[in-house]
Amino acid sequence: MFENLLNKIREYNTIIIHRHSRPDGDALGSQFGLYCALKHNFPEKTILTVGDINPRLTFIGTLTGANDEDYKDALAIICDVAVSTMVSDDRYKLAKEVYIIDHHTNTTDIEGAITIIDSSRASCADFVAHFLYSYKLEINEKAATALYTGLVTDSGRFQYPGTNSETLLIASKLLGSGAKAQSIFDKLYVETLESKQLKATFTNRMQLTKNNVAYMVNTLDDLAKYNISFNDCSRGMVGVMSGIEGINIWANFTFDAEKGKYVGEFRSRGITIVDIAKKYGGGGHDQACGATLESPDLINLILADFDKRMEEYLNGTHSS
Ligand SMILES: [Mn+2]
Repeated sequence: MFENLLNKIREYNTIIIHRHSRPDGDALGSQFGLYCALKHNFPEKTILTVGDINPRLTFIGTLTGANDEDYKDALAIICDVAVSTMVSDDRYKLAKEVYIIDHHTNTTDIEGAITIIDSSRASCADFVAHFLYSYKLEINEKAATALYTGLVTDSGRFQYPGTNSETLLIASKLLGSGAKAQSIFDKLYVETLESKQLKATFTNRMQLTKNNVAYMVNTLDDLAKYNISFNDCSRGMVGVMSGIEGINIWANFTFDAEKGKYVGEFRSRGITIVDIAKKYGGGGHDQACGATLESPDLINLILADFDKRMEEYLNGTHSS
């Protein structure tokens, strides 16, 4: 499925790599991994990276940026996202051709884009690495480290259900290519005392529905009160509700001042919930997904749907 992409990479002199906005380790890992590898294998080409920044993950790499002019006769490759509204920097529309490499279950709404999607992949980064290894493109240490970061973060350190033998096979190859695993773990998982204590505070804010769906609703006032950014609260705090016996679905609703809307981050253990995220205009993975809510009233409707799903799970009438 990648052969055509390789031909396009060979054909174009300028390649601009995009990924989703508010990037996580996999968005940045796949973007920078592909960037470093293409630069290494095709030194004569202009390879560029664009998008917004995640201040916590700057160690993965520095964006080159791109001018509008660069898009003329360029190939745009979008990593880790297929939905137009979630792509960071919409100038991919100026590119001559657009390829999408993704591992989410969403189909694309980007007209004319060629999609290479495999939702069985634990990360977009391992999909990119698979592509590079399949065509014997060399993965240097920088590329390997960026890609490995994507694998580690999207698989939850190789523990989420999407982790499979292929994930570990690619991880093994990346270590062989020089990925600096220990330094990645130190950068990702050593935190300040303040951050640890804030997580404890948020753990205590958690509420439960009748059938033990855990949730938090974080208003703008809450963000100010705890002096926490939207991103650190939305993505950063959903995890405090994970790994708790009897709680198989958890949801974090945080007000996003930029959008003027609540964003829900949804997670589960052993239960598919992405259909509920999609019902409310969102998407993602079976057991890790999210949605931007058109109205705050939807919070209760979503919680009711999750609660019903939890009830079915407890009754044994839901199987996944
Ligand atoms: Mn991903």
